[in-house]
Amino acid sequence: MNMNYAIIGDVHGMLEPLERLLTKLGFTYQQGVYQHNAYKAVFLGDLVDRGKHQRGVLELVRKMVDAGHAYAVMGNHEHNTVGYYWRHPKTNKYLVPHKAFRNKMHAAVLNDYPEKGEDTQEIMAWMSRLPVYLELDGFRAVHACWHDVSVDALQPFLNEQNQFHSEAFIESFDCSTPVYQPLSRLIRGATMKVPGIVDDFGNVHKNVRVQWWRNEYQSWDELLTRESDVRQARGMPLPEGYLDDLYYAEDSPPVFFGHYWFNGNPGHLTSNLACMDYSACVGGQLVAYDWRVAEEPASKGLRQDRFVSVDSHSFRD
Ligand SMILES: [Mn+2]
Repeated sequence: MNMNYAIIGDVHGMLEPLERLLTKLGFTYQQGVYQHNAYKAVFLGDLVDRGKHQRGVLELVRKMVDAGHAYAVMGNHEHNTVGYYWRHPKTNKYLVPHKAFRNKMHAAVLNDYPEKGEDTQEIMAWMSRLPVYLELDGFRAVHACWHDVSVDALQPFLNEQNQFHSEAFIESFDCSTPVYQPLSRLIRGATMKVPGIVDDFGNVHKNVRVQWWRNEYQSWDELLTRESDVRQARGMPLPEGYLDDLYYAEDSPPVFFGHYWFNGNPGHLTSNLACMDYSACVGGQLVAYDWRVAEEPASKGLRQDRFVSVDSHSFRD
């Protein structure tokens, strides 16, 4: 039998919706691992932060991956979390400085994995080895953005499973290295200079997230990804160009990504692009795409009826 794939968006510590989604997809819990005889799960990164069940989610997913029932790619939250815990081997400074907003961001993980906890280093090492992207049976999986130029630029720093060589992982936190930019493009997404946008923490953003899956835009709503960014940008002249470089060709394999806090009815963006993040950790939905290998000739494009979702609004513990 062909192996099929259940491609799942940002979980962010939401254990109960994750178990409900896996059950809805036909996975069963046997010998301590969720499994399915015809499917593997593909997690699109951002397993951690925000939700209350960091350990529960990480253990569930890690067991699936280690037993061959799932793949998982690295999200910006996994990258930041490991960097928050780990120090540079030469300078002994934390790879991600412990600023107030970082302390807040990683509080849930810190609660489940104290810095000196007995299995903390092990789970951080596991997260540091997550592949940066995957190319599986006819589709691609990446946390935020597929960009061929960046994928190529990362090759010297990755092994054949697209995992970082350990020195390159350390370098990936340093913006002066050649690892930083291409990694950021893939796991943090495409950004553009739009002056004067302020985030929820009061930081002025030099670069704001853009909708890389478009090749043209007529309004700020079609260019920026966050409502608060759009609100602040209205009235400013629209910038020109830039997205051309990002355009994802229609004849390339479908790309599944997360990262972007979508709302509303889950569905694909184009015939070969789908964001699977529907804001599960703030009362949205946890969403999967049911990819059936035997039935997916690339020419037919993604299908609305293959999106499977569970609500997470009723779950607030
Ligand atoms: Mn996320």
